[in-house]
Amino acid sequence: MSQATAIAHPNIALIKYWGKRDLPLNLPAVPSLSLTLGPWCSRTTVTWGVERDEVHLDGRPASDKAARRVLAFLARVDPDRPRVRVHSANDFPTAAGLASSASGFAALALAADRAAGHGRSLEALSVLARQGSGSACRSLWGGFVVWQLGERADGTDSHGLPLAPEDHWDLSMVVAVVHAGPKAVGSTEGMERSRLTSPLYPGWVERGPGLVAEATAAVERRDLQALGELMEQSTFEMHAAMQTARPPLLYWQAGTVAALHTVFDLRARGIGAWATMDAGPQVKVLCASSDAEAVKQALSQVADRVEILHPGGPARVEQP
Ligand code: 2P0
Repeated sequence: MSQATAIAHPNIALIKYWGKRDLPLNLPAVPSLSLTLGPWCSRTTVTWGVERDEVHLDGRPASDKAARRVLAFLARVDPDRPRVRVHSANDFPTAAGLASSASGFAALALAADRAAGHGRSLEALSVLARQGSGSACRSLWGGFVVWQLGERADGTDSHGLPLAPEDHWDLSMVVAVVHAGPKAVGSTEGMERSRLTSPLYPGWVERGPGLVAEATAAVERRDLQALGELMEQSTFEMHAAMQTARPPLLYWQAGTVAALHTVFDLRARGIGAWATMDAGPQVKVLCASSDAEAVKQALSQVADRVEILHPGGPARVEQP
């Protein structure tokens, strides 16, 4: 038996990934730029060479579908794999709208690789993690990360690259949970529907590289207003492509719109706060850490629960 435990943080895209150019390999149609967020994390232990395959998520046996997805992923890590036991747990609520699949597959890739003694590079692990869940390829690094498009047909050059570490900039991401409940349409299905039916999708794809280039420069010079405006632009362009799909993908709820107006009102009062939403109703707000409490207080008027998160560090192996 050989065993390793790894930890990875979730990440949120400031410039979004939405759409695939290759479905089986999970290759993106656009590049994206993310911020890894702590203190929340996934902790995953992989043990190779047990009697039978077992997958446990958050202390319970995984559903058949989830277990199949994890085992198919592990067959990519090691095609001749022995039987394996996986225990993975998140210390954050999945309803908060931060994809647990990102931190989960990043931690799984690192733990599985180290338990098997392969010692792959972070880039190689990112290529693997991408095939578990696209956004997972960004959770191998802390701070700001760019997922580059890549050019190769086999996807070996489509992975995360670190842009700036977690201590580069003292920012906060304030998460407003405005609506509990399961996601209406999963990301993979939603992306394909947008690609196949939205008249705005070609424009969305065309503009992606420029948004990432501008946001990269804003991160490098620590220009919060420029980064915040680019983040909101990317969010609204993505949601425009979602909402103009047939049938429409409307991930927003009434609380989403209320939280957006709260953010606009904060800005009118001179507080630098900008909003983003993913494939769900929750609103996440980027601001300077010195403004995070004021932002939290304002959002508490319209949200059931509000959490302040900070830039998180890279995925790492936990020593036994
Ligand atoms: C992102 N999202 O960039 C975008 C923005 C949601 C909206 O990546 O199909 O779980 O497994 O590659 O990574 C969420 O989707 O999707 C996501 P798959 P993933 O964060």
